[in-house]
Amino acid sequence: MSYYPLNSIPDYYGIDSLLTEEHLLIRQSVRDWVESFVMPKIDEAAQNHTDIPNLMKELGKIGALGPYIPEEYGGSGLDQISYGIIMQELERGDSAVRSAASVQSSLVMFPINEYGSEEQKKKFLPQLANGEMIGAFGLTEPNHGSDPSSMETYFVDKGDHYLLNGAKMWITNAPLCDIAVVWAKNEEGKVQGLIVERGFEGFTTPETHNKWSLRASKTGELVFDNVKVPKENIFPKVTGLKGPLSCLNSARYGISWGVIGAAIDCYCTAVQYSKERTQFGKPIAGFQLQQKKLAEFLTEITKAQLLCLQLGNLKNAHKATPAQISMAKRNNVKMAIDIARESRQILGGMGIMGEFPMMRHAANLESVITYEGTHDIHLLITGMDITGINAFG
Ligand code: TGC
Ligand code: FAD
Repeated sequence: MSYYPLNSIPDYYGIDSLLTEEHLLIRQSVRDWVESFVMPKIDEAAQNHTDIPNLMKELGKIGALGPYIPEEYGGSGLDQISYGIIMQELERGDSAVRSAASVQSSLVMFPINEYGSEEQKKKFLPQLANGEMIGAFGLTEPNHGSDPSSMETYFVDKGDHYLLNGAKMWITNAPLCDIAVVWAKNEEGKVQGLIVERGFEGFTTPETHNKWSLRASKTGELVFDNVKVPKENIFPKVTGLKGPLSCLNSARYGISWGVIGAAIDCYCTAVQYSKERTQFGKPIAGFQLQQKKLAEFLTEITKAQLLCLQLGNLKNAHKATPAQISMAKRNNVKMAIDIARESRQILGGMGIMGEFPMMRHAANLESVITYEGTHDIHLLITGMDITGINAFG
């Protein structure tokens, strides 16, 4: 259960009036599920560095996997704002829960739907949508994170199959995955996507231990040692880095919404606590310094909500540019991590405890500010959009 009443979740600018009845219903049902399924378990899972049992199947049951994938392939056929709202509600619970849903939806189902063959769509999408199958996305490598174009993982054509070699690192859900969408170079050095299935000989997924962040999410490697990949498992409809980067557009968009949920959880907890906690004979909410913090949190959350809503409108109209998405991801993650850190201080010593969400969100957001493009990489994307000059290399 959340520490604050759910009706204290802010809508300071009446943004709800811009949403449809369907959006509000979706939000309520995911919010209820987070209260009953995630909140009672999340602190223990994070403290013990274990995943939440049956998470993916439960996410499938509430329609949180591939919400915008067409219904004929098991998705819900919803719009982009619905997708964003779902991500926001999940991340109010924990970034690990949003991560599970966004990898499955944006990084695994999205490329299969966009770039896969009809057979691949029929074989994988319905099981990914109901959570019976868990997917992972392999782009980052031990030697290449921000610069995926230098990737070393490669495959060669062996006539009746491809032979895949290399390794991916920092992969969400690698230890749990049934399939991995893997980006690798062909013999011409061009990037292509392949679906690697659990059980293929030479494919292993060692877990990454000892994380201080996203502790309720499994992270690991994808290792390919002469893995035979059937020819029907390559994506027929995309070649080049734009394949994986287009998936990132969808996931980064979801993160922009998601982190608002983490910020809301911290803000609402801080408001509630500051009204209850008395020092010097009055509630700490009555001190100007604490009010400054709360006022700034609400201002930043409201700005982030408006940014996302308009980005969602642009996405629905197929007009959102990658640079616009970068701006929202960068701004909103920084907004959320700042609120998590500052709101922890409002709780004093209690702020470091697992009964309250701030430390967990703050630690999670250290990953979120790094993955899907670091804070600095997104700034450079905006810089290039403004100037036309590439400052990466
Ligand atoms: P560059 O030369 O700019 O572009 C190469 C080709 O890609 C196209 N492109 C895009 N297409 C679609 N969407 C985008 N966002 C695109 N950005 C670029 C571009 O038009 C070009 O196409 P073409 O046809 O001309 O070949 O590429 P670059 O090598 O200079 O790199 C650009 C850079 C640095 C921005 C990019 O590589 C980047 O975004 N780096 C960050 C890497 C990253 O974000 N990795 C994320 C890994 S996945 C992950 O973190 C999952 S966490 C999941 C969770 O748990 O939630
Ligand atoms: P580097 O690229 O080595 O960057 C290190 C620092 O250098 C950063 O601060 C960066 O901003 C800076 N830097 C790099 N290049 C430049 C430049 N040109 N100019 C200025 N500064 C620069 N990846 C996947 O493929 N799939 C996943 O499912 C996935 N899940 C993840 C889960 C977690 C918990 C984490 C932590 C990461 C995950 N990642 C995943 C990887 C993530 O996308 C990378 O960590 C991220 O892209 C950064 O790469 P890197 O860690 O190699 O850092």
